[in-house]
Amino acid sequence: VIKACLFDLDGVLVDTAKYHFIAWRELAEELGFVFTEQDNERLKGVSRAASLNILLEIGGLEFDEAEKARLAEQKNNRYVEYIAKMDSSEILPGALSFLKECREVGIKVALGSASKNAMTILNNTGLTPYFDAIIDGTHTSAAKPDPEVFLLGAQAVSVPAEHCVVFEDAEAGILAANRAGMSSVGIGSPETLAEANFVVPSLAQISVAKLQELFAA
Ligand code: B16
Ligand code: MG
Repeated sequence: VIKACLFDLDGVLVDTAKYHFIAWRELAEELGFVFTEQDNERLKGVSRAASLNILLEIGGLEFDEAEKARLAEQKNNRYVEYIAKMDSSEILPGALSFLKECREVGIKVALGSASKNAMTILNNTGLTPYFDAIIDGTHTSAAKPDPEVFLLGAQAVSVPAEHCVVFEDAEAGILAANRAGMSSVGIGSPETLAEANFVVPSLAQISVAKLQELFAA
């Protein structure tokens, strides 16, 4: 029986990947190389610092830690400008109605995101009131696939791992859910999310009834 739903943010509730992409691409341009949308796939669900390392590897560049911190800040400042303009129209299909449904039936709702900008995004899109607990990149010390972010979420809503289901669009996030001993639903394509218990294209295919049917055992 499912008693808590734990949601990733980017790629599950909102599409911020496009803003991350534009901001990283601008940084790559300034550093003198091309960063493609396909390259960007490698950054999904990955922390900011780890994303920069991947970007620099693609560009074949090396910098010391101080310079890397400056580059990460430069990218983030641009990203923050983009997300400042977000509103509820950017909530992904099916997300809002499913969050509402969870609350109506008393299923706990928690966020488990790697982003340090999660609060800004939730506030701008009006999603904050739907959460019983919010765990983001400002609360965690280990990145997905480490299960920390979801274990903290389950703890915050006082639901044992076996009664939790995680919704994730990134492979690392599904692995984190598995390692936490939780059920998982992948949002995206079955090829990239092979380790998930079930995969659906979006939250529009998910309802509380569907959830109890999938995880009835
Ligand atoms: P920030 P999620 C992740 O969010 C993104 O998928 C990933 O692309 C980004 O690098 C990471 O957050 C850190 O974001 O720079 O805002 O701290 O999918 O875990 O909700
Ligand atoms: Mg994600």
